[in-house]
This record gives sequence, C-alpha cells and structure tokens, in this order.
Amino acid sequence: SATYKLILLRHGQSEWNEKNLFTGWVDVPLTEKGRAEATRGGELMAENQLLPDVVHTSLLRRAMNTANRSLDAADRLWIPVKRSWRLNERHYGALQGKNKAEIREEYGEEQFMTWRRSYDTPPPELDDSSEWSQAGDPRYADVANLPRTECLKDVLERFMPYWEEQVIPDLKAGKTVLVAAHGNSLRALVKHLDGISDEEIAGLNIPTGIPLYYELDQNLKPVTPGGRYLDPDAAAESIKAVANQGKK
Ligand code: DG2
Repeated sequence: SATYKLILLRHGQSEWNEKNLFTGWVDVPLTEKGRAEATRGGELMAENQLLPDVVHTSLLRRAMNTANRSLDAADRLWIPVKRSWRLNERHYGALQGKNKAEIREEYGEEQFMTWRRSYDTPPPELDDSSEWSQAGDPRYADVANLPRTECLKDVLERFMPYWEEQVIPDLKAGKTVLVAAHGNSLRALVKHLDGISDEEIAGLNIPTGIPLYYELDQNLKPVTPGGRYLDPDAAAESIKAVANQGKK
C-alpha cells in the first residue's frame, strides 16, 4: 500500500550557530557555510529523486532562506509555501544571545544540559525589555500567548496542532512534504514520529542542512525508525559538533 513522503531539514549554519550563541526566536541570518549547506541539501533531494511538492517553514529567515536555497537547487522553487510560528525554534528564554560554552562554565554541566536538553524544564523567561525579545514583533501579532521561554514539551504542544491540521493533510494528499525548521522544533517532531521517550530524546541531535527522509506508513509511523539522512557521513559529523557545542 502507498506510503507518505516527508523530508525534514534543519536550516544551514547560522551566524549564531557559528558563534556558539543560544538563538531561539532571534532572527539571525545564515553564514556562507550555511548557504552552501542549504544548496547541497537541495542537490541531495534531487539526486535521491525526493522532490518536494509543498514546503512548510517557520517564520525565521534561517529556515525560510534554507528552504528557498534548497528548493532552488532542486528546481522546486515554484512549489507552494506555508509558514507558521509553530515551526519556530524553541524559545530559549533568558539564554537567547548568550554563549553556550560560557553558560556551561558559569552554571555547570548539569544545569546547562537541563536547560538545553531536558524535556520539561524551560530556561528562565526572557524579559520583554531585552534586545533579544520578540515582544511587539509584527510577525507574531496573531500569537495569543507569545512565549518568553519554552522547554521541548512546550514546543511539541504548539507544533502538534499545525502538524495535524496543515502537514498531515498534505501528506495524505500524496504530496512529498518538506519541513524546513530548527534543531529543537525538529527534535520535537522526531520524538513524536519515532515515539522516543522524554529521557531518550535528550541524546538526539539534528545536524544542520542535511535532509532527513522519512517514509511513513498508513498510520504515519516511520517505515524505518529514525528515518534516513541523505548524506549519513556528513550527518554523523555534524551531529557530533552539535552535541559538543558547550565545550570551548
Ligand atoms: C539552536 C539550537 O537552534 O541550539 O536555538 O541555539 O536550530 O535554530 O540553530 P537552531 C539555538 P541547541 O538546543 O542545539 O543548543
């Protein structure tokens, strides 16, 4: 019987990934390397004959530009685009704009990992007066309760309504769906798809710019648990780098 085709793509390296800063909802651009990763991502889709029919992105330029560049490389720039804050990166609260290695040094490995990877402990809230706050940003005018911090559980809870109402119908219509998003919003989706426990999800990292292909069965369960990276060697390398971001 027919299966559904889903491609997950974390944006390429951003300027704050390069500087090792907690980013969250801060709208930073891609680096030159990030732009190249996005183009390569699109080439990988084309080489694997996985051509998206529709793309869903967050409202953050690193994801939107990654989607555009990869689709351009795959000659699919013309497909319909849907965007939502519900695909945004996890709001990193008061950590936004702070250096990961410095936070780890100041607060210790355990607190650092709790804030970064625990399922249900959010960092302290970001003050509206912070230069890294999104309060008053017109793109979020229709968000009822603008987050000031989020844990992964919060991300899953705001992502799922969008998944169900917007992404699943596209999959069920037989479309190859590209979701271009972020490290933690994609971790939330992968947790849901693969049924990963609250504890185990702490150890899962998503590499930048490498398409992760999921074939889903009629019940939207992955045919291959964990999906398949279109460049497994590059993915393994990049996953290691993400895991080591607290180290100097
Ligand atoms: C990173 C993820 O998000 O950071 O917000 O700093 O995917 O948008 O670059 P992304 C951020 P970690 O949770 O991996 O530290």
